[in-house]
Amino acid sequence: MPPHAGPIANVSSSPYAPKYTDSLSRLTNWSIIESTLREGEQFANAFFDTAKKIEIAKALDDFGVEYIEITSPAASEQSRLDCIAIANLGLKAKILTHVRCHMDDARIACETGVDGLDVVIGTSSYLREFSHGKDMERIIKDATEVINYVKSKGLEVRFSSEDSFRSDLVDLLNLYKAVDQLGVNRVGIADTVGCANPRQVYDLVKTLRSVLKPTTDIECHFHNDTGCATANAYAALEAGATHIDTSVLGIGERNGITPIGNLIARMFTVDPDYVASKYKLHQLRDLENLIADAVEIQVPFNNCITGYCAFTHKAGIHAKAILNNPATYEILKPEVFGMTRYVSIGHRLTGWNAVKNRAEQLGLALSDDDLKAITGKIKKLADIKNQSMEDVDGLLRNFHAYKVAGDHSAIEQLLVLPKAAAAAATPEAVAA
Ligand code: HCA
Ligand code: CU
Repeated sequence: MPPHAGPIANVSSSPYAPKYTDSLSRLTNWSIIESTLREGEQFANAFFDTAKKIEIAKALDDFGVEYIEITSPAASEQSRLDCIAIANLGLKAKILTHVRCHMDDARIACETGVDGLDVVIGTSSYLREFSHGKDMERIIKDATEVINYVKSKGLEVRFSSEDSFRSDLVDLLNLYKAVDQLGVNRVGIADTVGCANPRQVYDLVKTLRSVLKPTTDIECHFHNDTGCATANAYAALEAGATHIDTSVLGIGERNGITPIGNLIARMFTVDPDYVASKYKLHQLRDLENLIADAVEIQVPFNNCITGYCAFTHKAGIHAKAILNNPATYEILKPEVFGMTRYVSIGHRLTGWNAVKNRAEQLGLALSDDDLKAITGKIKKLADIKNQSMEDVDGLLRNFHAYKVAGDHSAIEQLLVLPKAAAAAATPEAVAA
């Protein structure tokens, strides 16, 4: 099923791409199944009314995701109406709804106008015993009925096993082989509890790849309980997975799944042109802000790409090198994502090259010796408390003004610590 039929070798010239081509790898040919409107609805704070769901669906579509997954129409009457509304928006992205492996759900879902169904059933002994109570034989029987029905309606169908990594491998492979024979478009692996690590993911996806028809796609879904959701997605693609489930900011059950922004960051390092050709990278920040507002959370400070300090450089050594060539400490270019680089200078780790750069930005002609003296003053002040950019600018501007006026005593005064600050600083610290 094009465009995902068959493995594709890596062809990127990025220095961060794997050095050798690998016939299994899909690092440069993959799709996003964006689940903010399904997994994301399971986030503790989430409540999306119809208008918000439509706004989110449009924003995801405009960003460029290939698929949008929405909550099952069997969940509630409003969910059903919303599913119909989104399926009929005429978006470029394919619309999927996510249903239990149950004929009642499948029937309702097939009437909504979606492009396909993501069918799921728990296969681990935990879920078989404590959730739906079905054995593997019964699971295969139900799966057969549901898959044949969805296919008879001409819709795309994916079959996934919830809690795949705590399921018996033989059971799992038998199930996948059976649904593959029925002609599903994709099979899915879900790390429902976030227990998997990248190596386990690689092994399972690779094994699965070897038992499926080459044209059957593999979708992967990773929870982030131990912080591996993005690394696991990468490992899955390395092993031949074709589709990755994401949500904006990773929202979902507990602490969620692979965040779309993190996946974009990771994959951009492998093949920037490919990623930039698929997604409107400048819109990532707005997309994240839209979701952050909707579920009343902040964008995390350490978020990839859009975290408030993702492109802030602090230590003097870093600042100097960054100012000479940003590639020294940046593997992602902020401007590609509509972000800006920030060199932080009002702290005690600062260096005179960074201060010089700021003086140049302000159009102040100062000698290297002047700048070293000012840097010394900044360090003394910052030993007591960090200085804002305005504080630093004020110091630079005053120094420059006194210099132009030839007022040496004012300069000397400026370089001395104010009395209160001097008292606060220890003698050792000031002498350093
Ligand atoms: C859940 C279901 C699911 C389904 C994933 C999938 C999971 O537990 O809410 O359909 O691939 O994490 O297993 O989100
Ligand atoms: Cu999930």
